[in-house]
Amino acid sequence: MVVSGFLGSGKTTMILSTVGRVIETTKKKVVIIVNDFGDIGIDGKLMEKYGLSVTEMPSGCICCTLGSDFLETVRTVSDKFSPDLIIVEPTGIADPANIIDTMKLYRGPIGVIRTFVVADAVRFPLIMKALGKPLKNQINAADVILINKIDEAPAAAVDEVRANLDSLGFKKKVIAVSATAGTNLDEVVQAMVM
Ligand SMILES: Nc1nc2c(ncn2[C@@H]2O[C@H](COP(=O)(O)OP(=O)(O)O)[C@@H](O)[C@H]2O)c(=O)[nH]1
Ligand SMILES: [Mg+2]
Repeated sequence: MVVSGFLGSGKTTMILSTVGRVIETTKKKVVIIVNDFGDIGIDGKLMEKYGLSVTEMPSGCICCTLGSDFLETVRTVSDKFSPDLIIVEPTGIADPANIIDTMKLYRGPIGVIRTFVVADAVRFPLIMKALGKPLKNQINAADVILINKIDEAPAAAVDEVRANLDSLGFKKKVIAVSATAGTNLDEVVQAMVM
């Protein structure tokens, strides 16, 4: 599973606030591969409790500059942990399609790769203006779009994001959420375990 979205949209927060329930629901062994955890501290207890193993990418963008290292990381965690599910958090600007292409180079059993794109409800209009192209790439690659931080955005702004996604031709699932307040995370977990 790929959790994509721009820097600060809440990818890490989203992963950490849902992974426990994903594991409880599916009983799957999960490995998270991230580029960096930013300013979010990883709770060692949570890791231990769910038997999680975390591999941090050394630096840079896993889909572009670290293509082979990314693959190497996938191989390493696969060999070491035999996970049932790998969650990948690429850097913000990454086109998830590149990650999926890279994953296809991996020789080993790979099931379905699903892509979740986290969008910041507050900053969406700004990002659409400034980063239209990478934003469109992300939207095109998305199976599910999570409009995050609705605790900070007025309902009208959230509707506006939905309308924008509509006009960009996105026809799949959109969930308005707050990763920190926990709003609609049940629905996110549902979509993740599908
Ligand atoms: N208000 C609010 N802040 C959030 C939410 N989700 C994440 N954040 C904050 O946004 C910042 C960036 O989150 P992070 O998960 O590191 O984003 P990432 O760069 O996409 O991984 C952090 O300060 C989070 O606490 C949310 O639903 N509501
Ligand atoms: Mg992050």
